Amino acid sequence: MNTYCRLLRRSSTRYLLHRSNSNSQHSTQFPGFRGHFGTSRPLEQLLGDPKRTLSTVFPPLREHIGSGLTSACNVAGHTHRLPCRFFGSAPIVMQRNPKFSTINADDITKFKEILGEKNVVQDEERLLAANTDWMRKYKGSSTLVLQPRTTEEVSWILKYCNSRCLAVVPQGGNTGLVGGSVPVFDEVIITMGSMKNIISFDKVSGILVCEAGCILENLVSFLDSQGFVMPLDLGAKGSCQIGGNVSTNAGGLRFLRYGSLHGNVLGLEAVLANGTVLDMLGTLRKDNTGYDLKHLFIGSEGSLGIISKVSILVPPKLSSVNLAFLACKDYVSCQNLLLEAKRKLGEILSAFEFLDSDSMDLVLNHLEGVRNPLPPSMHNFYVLIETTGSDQSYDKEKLEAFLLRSMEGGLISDGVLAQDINQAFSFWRIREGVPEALMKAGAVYKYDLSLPVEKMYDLVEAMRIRLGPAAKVVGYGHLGDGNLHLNISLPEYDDTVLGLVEPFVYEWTSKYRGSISAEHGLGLMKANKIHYSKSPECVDLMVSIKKLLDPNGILNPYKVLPSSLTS
Ligand code: FAD
Ligand code: 2HG
Ligand code: ZN
Repeated sequence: MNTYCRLLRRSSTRYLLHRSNSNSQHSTQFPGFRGHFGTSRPLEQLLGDPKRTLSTVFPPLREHIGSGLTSACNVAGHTHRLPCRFFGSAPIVMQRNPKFSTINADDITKFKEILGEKNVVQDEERLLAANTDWMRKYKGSSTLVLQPRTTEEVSWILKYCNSRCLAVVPQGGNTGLVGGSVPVFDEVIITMGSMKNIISFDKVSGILVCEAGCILENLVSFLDSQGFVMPLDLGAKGSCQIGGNVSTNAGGLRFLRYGSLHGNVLGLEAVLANGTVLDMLGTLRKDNTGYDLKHLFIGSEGSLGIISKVSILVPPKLSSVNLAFLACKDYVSCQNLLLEAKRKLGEILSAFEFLDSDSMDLVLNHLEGVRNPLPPSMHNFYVLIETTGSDQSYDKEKLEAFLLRSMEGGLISDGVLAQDINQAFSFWRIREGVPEALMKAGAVYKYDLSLPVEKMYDLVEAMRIRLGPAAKVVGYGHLGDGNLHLNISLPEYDDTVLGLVEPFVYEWTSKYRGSISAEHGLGLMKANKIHYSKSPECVDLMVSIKKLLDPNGILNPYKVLPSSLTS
């Protein structure tokens, strides 16, 4: 049977992917988006549009703070209420490191004197928010939040805390997913949100210099007005800060195109535990004078210093963005589609994301106003392919030709191209909404893994068999980067299930030389799991670096590295 594919222009506002059988006049039609079409707008407006991640994608933190999961932990005679399911195969009760001092009235007086009364926060509501993470899974018991406004204030705070052996947690937008951004015990929280100035932007070189507390979405809007984009984009951009992004070496949806922050961040200013300010705020593309120290701070999750300023290379905003929402019958087709997309779309490919049908179900069941743009027949996988280029007709033609060939070859079973910014937003909403839908569904165990692409989904299937109907196991993520988000959703946390998940998931990942932390970091959740992805020699060197830069261990204790090696 001679089946061919073509794009059929149905109206001035929409294209349909259309498969016809040349032997007959009948055709199998692949319907387009059936929802409401707003006024057709050029798709190029998509790029950098703040609507793409509105607060609907990432609701205000306050909504998420409720009664955190807590277990009692006795610390120096005091009972601290602690989250009990932060890591491991069973709840582990942490011990507060007794070498750390506790805050006293003199400290408060001193902080108020230097920072001003309103930057020394002790009110309960704000403390609760700063003590609780986005997932409501980790909850500290800090009694103090400090809000520095300048690098000098950060330096002063750290110098003082170091001299008093007061432990601290640097906090950005508090959107981290591994329990790194909130205290474990009573660590002082240093929030960076008041340091939100854009310092300079050089249009010719495309270099933005700003303070660490700038919210990612604000930088996106600023750059948009200048005709540029941020080289990173993530679902949490309405709240996360560039300092937090750099500290976690965040990946996100544009990684495939623009690569890691290790490549895009040109310079940093960071403050060490003893208050020393390291000026590494270069704006040079090339600089090989000695060791490139900034890389130590990129991805070190606040354990080596506080990032106070960032200089970042930003690409120009290109005029043509296209987005396709596609269905694939199986994972092998997704893989082959990726391979073909890299070959055929080449330089214009800017995102390749996937979600399985269970992820789609969660989104449809838990997020208001979200609809599957494809007809409700059962598709096992969904893929979003975005292209970004400078020639709308050429890029679109290229993408359409690629999609037609892929349909003809059976790699795609259905699909639709966004015709305007609203449609593009609604497609992205599905993919970006998965973490939020999981939150709404109940308890969730999250694993963020790098694996060889051909092995990636085997783990999801192995986990389903292992857990049976006790849990919903979903797989989604950045297929183009070999990054799987394996999430296990349950009505409530269950230690028996957790015992089946861990250490299995880490051992499986390690067996394939994968990474147990592709993009979210180790935080508290995986500090003791680092050996699954790093050799003992590498871990030892990391411990030595930590001890060199932070001899008292005041910066984000209990996180990133095993406490047994650092305290
Ligand atoms: P926080 O959560 O406040 O902190 C994260 C870590 O960095 C902590 O260890 C903290 O101590 C440290 N830190 C924060 N600021 C500083 C600073 N100035 N100096 C030193 N240390 C600091 N992550 C991805 O990589 N890719 C994604 O696609 C992605 N999508 C997400 C979607 C949703 C809905 C959510 C909730 C999270 C997502 N994340 C993603 C995780 C998270 O948003 C990122 O890790 C983000 O970079 C954290 O930034 P933040 O400002 O919120 O940092
Ligand atoms: C994403 O890609 C984020 O959506 C979050 O990295 C992943 O919640 C997760 O597991
Ligand atoms: Zn991700």
